[in-house]
Amino acid sequence: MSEPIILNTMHFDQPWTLENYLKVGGYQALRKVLAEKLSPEAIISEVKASGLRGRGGAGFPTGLKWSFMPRNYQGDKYLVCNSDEGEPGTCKDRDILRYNPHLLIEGMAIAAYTMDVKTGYNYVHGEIFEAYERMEEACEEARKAGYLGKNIMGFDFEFDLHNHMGYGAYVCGEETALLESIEGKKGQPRFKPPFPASFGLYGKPTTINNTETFASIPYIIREGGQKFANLGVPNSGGVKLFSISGHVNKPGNFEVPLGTPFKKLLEMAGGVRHGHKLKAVIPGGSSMPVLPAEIMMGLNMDFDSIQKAGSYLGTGAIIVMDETTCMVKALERLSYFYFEESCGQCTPCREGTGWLYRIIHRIEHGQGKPEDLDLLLDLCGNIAGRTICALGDAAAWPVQGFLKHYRKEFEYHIEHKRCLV
Ligand code: L3W
Ligand code: SF4
Repeated sequence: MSEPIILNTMHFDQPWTLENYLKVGGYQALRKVLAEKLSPEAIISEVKASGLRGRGGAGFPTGLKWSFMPRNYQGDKYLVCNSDEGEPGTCKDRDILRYNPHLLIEGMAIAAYTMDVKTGYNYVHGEIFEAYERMEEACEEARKAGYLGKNIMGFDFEFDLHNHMGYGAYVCGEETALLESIEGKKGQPRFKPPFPASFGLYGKPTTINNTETFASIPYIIREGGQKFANLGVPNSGGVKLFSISGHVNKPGNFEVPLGTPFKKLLEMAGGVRHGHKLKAVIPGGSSMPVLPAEIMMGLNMDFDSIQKAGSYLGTGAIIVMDETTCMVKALERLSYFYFEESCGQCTPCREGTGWLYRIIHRIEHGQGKPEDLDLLLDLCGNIAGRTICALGDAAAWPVQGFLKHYRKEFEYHIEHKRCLV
């Protein structure tokens, strides 16, 4: 396994300090950019060469996104980091914030230089207080040491970063809801287009990337985009943090090259608990369709492999379920989450998520009807792709995935009013 790139300070007692960050080459990439006066085009082409794709769920190419920011724009532009990690199973960004905050600051400063931005915001999920405080301390440390503020490292470059504590709503992880929330409004998604690159924070051009995406930038600039790309596989460049949770012996975050076999990651997480058999896996955060063990054990963890198998890599949150898992109960829990977190703005999501939850709840509680399964699929078809933001899809995909692979378990539940397992 290669040396860590994202969690590269973890061998220190206090991995989050500036002193320790400097020992692992911290702020060298920013110095290179400023000292060599790298052009925005050169940086963007390096990021494109790295194959870096957004780590927040959608996998959008980062270099391409950066190229959307208007040049020679007269007025403010903003940079925003989406640290509003709330997707069930996902717990990677908080470890970057807690343990390597300067890596994020450096990545954002390079992005700010590239897109000619002076002000950045880091929107931190409302339930991860320690991460917010660590970021605040790190920003203060960076300001004092001349890595944030005016004349950064003595060069003619200015950038400051403000941490913004969210209030714990899942939907504020959707980029436009997040912008509304920073603006002090109710966190509800906006209709897209326009995309944030043209109409973002306060209506100004804005680039939003996920925490891990920014955290990948210093390595790419220091070592070269191609070197990062070569760590992964075609179309999935670099390394990725995978959060492994559920029925494993050692749940946690694991940094590995994209394309690493799932089998290997399962081993790293200590294998399935109590020697049980693996039953199913959600490979990319709870929104993504579940895949049965037989499929997962032959899969590599990269964007294309997971998509070909019928799911998505998403945030890289791997939820492991062993043979004792009741799939009806598991889906009931997931559906409740999306029902609870819908912002209520569009009818298919507001009404549909409640409907999905209530039907699955009644199946789980022995009151299901044989026609319920087709009704669920019909509902999913009327939610996915018909809403303002992806939360509608996120509510429908798990239902479709569970019914595709485990329909028999649902039928058994309806007929016998109890679990098959
Ligand atoms: C300019 C265009 N910009 C796309 C930008 C867009 C956004 C990015 C991806 O994420 C996903 C969802 C789930 N001109 C553009 C453009 N962009 N076309 O590219 O956009 P998009 O629309 O593909 O996705 P999205 O709505 O930003 C939602 C996954 O995230 N998900 C994960 C949630 C994860 C958490 C967490 O805890 N980290 O909440 C949940 O649904 O796959 O596809 O920046 O502006 N023509
Ligand atoms: Fe709100 Fe759901 Fe519509 Fe998204 S899909 S805007 S969460 S109601």
